[in-house]
Amino acid sequence: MIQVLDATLREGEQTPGVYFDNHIKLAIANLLDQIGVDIIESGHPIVTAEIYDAVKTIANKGFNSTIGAHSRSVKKDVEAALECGVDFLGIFYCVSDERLNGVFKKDLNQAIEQISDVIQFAKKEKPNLIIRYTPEDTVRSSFENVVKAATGAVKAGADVISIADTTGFMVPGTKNNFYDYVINLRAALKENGCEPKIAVHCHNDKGLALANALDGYRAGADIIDATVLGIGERAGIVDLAELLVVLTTNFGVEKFDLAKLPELYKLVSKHSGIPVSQNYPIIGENAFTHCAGVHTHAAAKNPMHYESLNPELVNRERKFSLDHMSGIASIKFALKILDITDLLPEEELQILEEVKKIGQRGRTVELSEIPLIVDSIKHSKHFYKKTK
Ligand code: HCA
Ligand code: CU
Repeated sequence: MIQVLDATLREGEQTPGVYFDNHIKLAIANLLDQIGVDIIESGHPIVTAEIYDAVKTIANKGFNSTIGAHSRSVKKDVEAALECGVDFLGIFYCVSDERLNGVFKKDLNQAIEQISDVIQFAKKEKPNLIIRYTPEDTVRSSFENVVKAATGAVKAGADVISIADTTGFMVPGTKNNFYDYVINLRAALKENGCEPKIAVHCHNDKGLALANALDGYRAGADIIDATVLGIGERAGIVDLAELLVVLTTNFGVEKFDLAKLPELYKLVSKHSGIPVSQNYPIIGENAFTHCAGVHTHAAAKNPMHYESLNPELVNRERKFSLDHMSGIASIKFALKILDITDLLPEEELQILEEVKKIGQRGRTVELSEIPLIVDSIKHSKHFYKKTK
């Protein structure tokens, strides 16, 4: 069964200007746990003492989700993570010759030795620790180097190899696609006697993070990384709500409580300072609002005409927006909801005219305004008669 790893508290905090206070981190972890996310990457403990405390608190809260920490391929990072009591450790190190030679002044064999030493150390300290090794920028590095490093890591005790598209480079249907990458990596590792779980970490630089992750999933990936609001470095990674909804509704994965998603997004949006755009899928204000008269008319009769997702699944409501796009069906529908039954057909048309005028000025008419418009129309009529 596919596992979802949420990295809001690690990758998400790599968004410029985003930092969650420790009690907010705990509240986010709490909701992720209730939703049923399999793994929560709670932070990189060596970064600051406060993050260390947050990781420790979350790891000791007794959540059902497996709690993980991020770690460079150095012993002191691993020691800090182990002190925090995490059950999952994500170790990363690059494998491209350019990066290794240029930044770390190492060759691949020295890098593999370092990765293996650190993994062996971690496994010895905590034998049931789940260890993920990520060759950073996996998909743009030489495949041969990735296989060599991943093989070394698995032989040293790594349980998961993550394919990181660190720069959002992959495009489904081209020669650089996740489907082929997962198949090829699994086969190459198997040839070397290694059968780790495969994770996919997809950045969203071209808006293809979810498509790439699903491409990897179709090829048999075991773990998919995501964050709330898709936050992370630059354009971020896979959006958690989109991923969970697609896994649930299109791939028959029935283990997530999607009804908690709006609450989680509200919390993360508030404390990250990143607003949810109105047209954001699933969570945005307009995600379940029908506007044009033709749509409203059909959707009021049967929502499936203009919806492929039931709002109730994610604890949202279907709405109908009244503006210049509205038709008489929209008005009749609004009046029915409001239980206003005593209007003449020409009065209903007058309401429509009024709503269209307001809409043209760039504003949406809320349902609660309709009785006011009715009142105004009746009053103006009365006034007109009297002065005549
Ligand atoms: C990073 C880069 C990373 C690592 C992913 C991982 C990436 O911020 O350190 O450790 O699995 O995208 O490569 O997020
Ligand atoms: Cu990343």
